[in-house]
Amino acid sequence: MQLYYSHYSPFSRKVRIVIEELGLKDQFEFIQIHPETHRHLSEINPLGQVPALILNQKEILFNSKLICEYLSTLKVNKKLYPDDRIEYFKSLRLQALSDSAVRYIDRLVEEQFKPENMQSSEKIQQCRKTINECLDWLEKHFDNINHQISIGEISVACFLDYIGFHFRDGRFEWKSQRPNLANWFNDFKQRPSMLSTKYHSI
Ligand SMILES: N[C@@H](CCC(=O)N[C@@H](CS)C(=O)NCC(=O)O)C(=O)O
Repeated sequence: MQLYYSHYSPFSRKVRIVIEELGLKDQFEFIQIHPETHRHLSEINPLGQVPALILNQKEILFNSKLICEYLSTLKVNKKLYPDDRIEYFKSLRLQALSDSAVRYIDRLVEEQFKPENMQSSEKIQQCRKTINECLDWLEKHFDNINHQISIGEISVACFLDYIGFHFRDGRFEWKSQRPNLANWFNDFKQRPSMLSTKYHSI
């Protein structure tokens, strides 16, 4: 199987962590690309996005949620999706929140990248507010985060680390007011699957 991914994509990272956690790494060829400039990506994924997974000559999967769930069917002795129906949806809820929160980080970065006179302070405030509200929700509902790893915890970690990737040197401080989340993340980010998939720009 071939995985098209990018080092700075949180959606790609989720898939790469799942592959490692499931012990499936040997079955993949990893193809690092820049989705914005890769000429043939749209032939693989009509949305022109990573991650995209080529299963064989014919079948292609795109969308990280779909890919992760597909990957979990390849390994029966390790579960990243809870069997219990309520726990299953709680885990997917963490994924839904985190996947959407990273979009607000992208929007914020995009806005702040503009020349100062073209930035919208309203948009910046709105993005910051939404990201902070997502963080508050996670702290408030910290009991949703389990010690046993699932797609929910993986997604949350990809979100939290994305803040650090884009806002270095504490330019988006979130930990001091959310001690449970911060402590959990400090441990989680030491997992080998997190260390070997660190975000970086190329
Ligand atoms: N919902 C998709 C989102 C994928 C996505 O937005 N990928 C970004 C990188 S983080 C991308 O490829 N962007 C390039 C583009 O949209 O042109 C998923 O979960 O896989």
